[in-house]
Amino acid sequence: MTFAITDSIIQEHNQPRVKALSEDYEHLALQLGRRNIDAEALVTRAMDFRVAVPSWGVGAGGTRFGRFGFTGEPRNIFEKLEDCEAVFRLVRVTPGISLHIPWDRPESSPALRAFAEGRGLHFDSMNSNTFQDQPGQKHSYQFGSLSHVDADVRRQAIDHNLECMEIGQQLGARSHTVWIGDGGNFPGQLHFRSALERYLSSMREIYAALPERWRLFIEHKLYEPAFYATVLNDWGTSYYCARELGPRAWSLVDLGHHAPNINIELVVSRLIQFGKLGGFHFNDSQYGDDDLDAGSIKPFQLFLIFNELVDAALSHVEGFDPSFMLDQSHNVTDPIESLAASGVELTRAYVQAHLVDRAALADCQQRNDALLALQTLKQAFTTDVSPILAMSRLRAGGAIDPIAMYRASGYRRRKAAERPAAIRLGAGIV
Ligand SMILES: [Mn+2]
Repeated sequence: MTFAITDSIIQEHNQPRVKALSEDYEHLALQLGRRNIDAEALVTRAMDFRVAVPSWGVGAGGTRFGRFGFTGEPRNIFEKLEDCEAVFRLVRVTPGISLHIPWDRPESSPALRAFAEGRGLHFDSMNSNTFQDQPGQKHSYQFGSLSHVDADVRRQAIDHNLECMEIGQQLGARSHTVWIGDGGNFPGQLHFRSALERYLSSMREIYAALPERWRLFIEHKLYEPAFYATVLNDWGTSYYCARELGPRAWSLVDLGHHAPNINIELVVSRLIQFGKLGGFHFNDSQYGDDDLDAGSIKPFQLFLIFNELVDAALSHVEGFDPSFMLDQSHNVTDPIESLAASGVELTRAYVQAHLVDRAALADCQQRNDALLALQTLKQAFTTDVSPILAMSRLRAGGAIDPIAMYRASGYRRRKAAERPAAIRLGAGIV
């Protein structure tokens, strides 16, 4: 029997903290009451929030320069799911797992599905990988995959995506996410229009094989590994492709995949308006695709993104049902702590976005009162909703203070004993 963070360990942690939390919560509820906001309704919202964690996120991340492993690191997909379960038990908003093929290809899909479901977890989105070469692979992706000039390479990349969806069906997943590293490093290397045409033609085959009720997510990225031009470079190209493919193809926004000064909340709003916002890969960045923890660098931007999402949900935009996932690279922290903290930060932005006085904001916009419009948003953003988040975790069976609870449990120390070190190589960023 392996060590797990059980309900009784969590209750033991929560018990001495309940009184102070109740006092803080009641005080906040009183303050919000004066603004005609029902704190209880926000606790319910927080309890209903969901964000999937990536199977690769619980291992040590990496950069182009290397990868630092840690003791107690999961050595296979089952141990990764154990760690995902720990994150879920702490914060209770992360039951979904996004699985990467081939990094986490299961030997037996039914066995893996049973293992996950026995821990209250389920599989969310599948992720293909045609940006690396795997041992024994016939054709190389050095010069592209779905958009490669050679039809045999495209065939191999398409078949890989079809295999991902087949595995996903056995696991009970409901969507497939495609990110390609295709692009060029030199002017003249790519014929831009032909490369995009070849990509679309490959994607049409993948779309045609999409299982019933599944959604296909298209992830764009400005640069890297191609440093001159990528085939799926921005949200406009992603939107065009999603529209060309059909109603079950959607654009996916990874917060790290834009130019530094891009207004991402505006991108989000455009995709909502055009009916193609499929989902998110949440992370944060200072320079480029840094894959830092969500909300760690630009929490106001995260809030403004959720402001657009909540506005769309509250105004019942047709077909609006975005899927949320974390996509981070943990290089200097324990991934369980980073994922738990990120789950909390996303829930925070989601709850704060519900504090926006939308009637007052609309009135400011109508009267061109720019200053008061910003203050209306800032009033929501500067409200500390931590007691609401902690109360929602407590009621859902999670930890009042997830990081303190996790550290006190000695989880990683126990795992270090259970999981003798294995040599692992390779980075883990998409
Ligand atoms: Mn991503």
